[in-house]
Amino acid sequence: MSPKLKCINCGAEYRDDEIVYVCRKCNSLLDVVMEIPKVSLNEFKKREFGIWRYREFLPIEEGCEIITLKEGGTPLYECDKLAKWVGVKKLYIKYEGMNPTGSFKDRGMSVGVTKAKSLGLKSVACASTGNTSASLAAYAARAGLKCYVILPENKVALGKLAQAMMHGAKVMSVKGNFDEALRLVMELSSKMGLYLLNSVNPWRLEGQKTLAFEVIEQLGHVPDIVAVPMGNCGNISAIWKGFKEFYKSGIINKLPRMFGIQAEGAAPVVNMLRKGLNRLIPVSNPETIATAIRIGNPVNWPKAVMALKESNGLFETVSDNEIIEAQRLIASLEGIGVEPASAASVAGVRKAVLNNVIDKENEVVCIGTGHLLKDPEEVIKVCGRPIEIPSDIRAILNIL
Ligand code: AN7
Repeated sequence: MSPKLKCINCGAEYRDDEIVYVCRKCNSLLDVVMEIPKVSLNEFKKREFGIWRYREFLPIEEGCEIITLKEGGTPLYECDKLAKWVGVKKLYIKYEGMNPTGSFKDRGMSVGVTKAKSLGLKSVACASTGNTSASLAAYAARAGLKCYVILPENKVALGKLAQAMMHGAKVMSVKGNFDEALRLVMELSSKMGLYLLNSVNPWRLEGQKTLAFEVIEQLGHVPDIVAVPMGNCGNISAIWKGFKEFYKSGIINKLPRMFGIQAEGAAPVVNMLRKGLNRLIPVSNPETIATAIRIGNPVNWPKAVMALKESNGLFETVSDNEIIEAQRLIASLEGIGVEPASAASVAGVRKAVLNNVIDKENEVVCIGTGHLLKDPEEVIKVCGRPIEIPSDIRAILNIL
């Protein structure tokens, strides 16, 4: 059976060679549906560590040219000192900063750009808070495709902008936030025939499922909780789908609880769940130091809410100060450099322990979604500048 797309609301189905992002009948999100393969972990272990190790779980037909920069296969670090600070028995960081362009987006883009190429498309596009554009630009370059990017003006971290530009994307910035950039790029894509690779594209999310597979392999068992920062909410949905597929295939026999964390100033999903609403009310002026997750109208909210409900999950918001404190401690206690959005996951777990929402006996995996170097300006802002010294050893000793 070839993989196909299925509407998560009305169940309408679409072939895998149709270019469709949301249901033509009811405008809801689509999901990739495929037969769950029966492969053992031992079989995977014989192959190179990276997303294509899980080939049978990725809905790409045999014979397609695979576009890869050797994404995935990132380290899972045990963090004992950080665990003490957070207040749980065991804490791990899955360090997605080690991907080719420094974020988890590379997992999705490898599959998404492979799909674009197999459909015979010549151009790809995205809106982005930064990492999506850095990643898409690199994979488009690798594949020989044209890449168009729309960014919110002055709100993209410098490292990410540098990447998108250097990898040769046509980079545009709009006076407005990510949500407006996404609306524009969706229209632009349909008018110009560009292949849209934001996380509304269900094929891209298939690549990000591999985060779950790798955690299972590296830990050797299922953790109690997996904490993920939520922006457009694609990643938490993809990771949950990954765990469910390993469960259905018999590789694991229980499931973790998903924990979604948003920044206080950009928390439409958490607000909705707290109020018990069944519909998202967008935040019109999202604001947070974690620019990666500065999103007020996340496209994938229905999938994220499903993941949280199905997994008996947890949700929390964190302030900018809590994010910065966590970022600093992840870096200084454990040597792991993450960007602010990533630190939100650790800050959220600590808050949940303090509020007695999470039991101290839990084993938690936090997804460290992006690299510290992505946002050097933020680091300088919160850490300050180096101490200025004269070129004189006695003067230096005096200062120290
Ligand atoms: C470091 O690049 O949305 O909830 O346009 O870069 O799947 O959106 C980035 C998102 C977390 C949130 N951490 O993931 C973009 C973009 C980092 C990120 C998220 C992002 P989603």
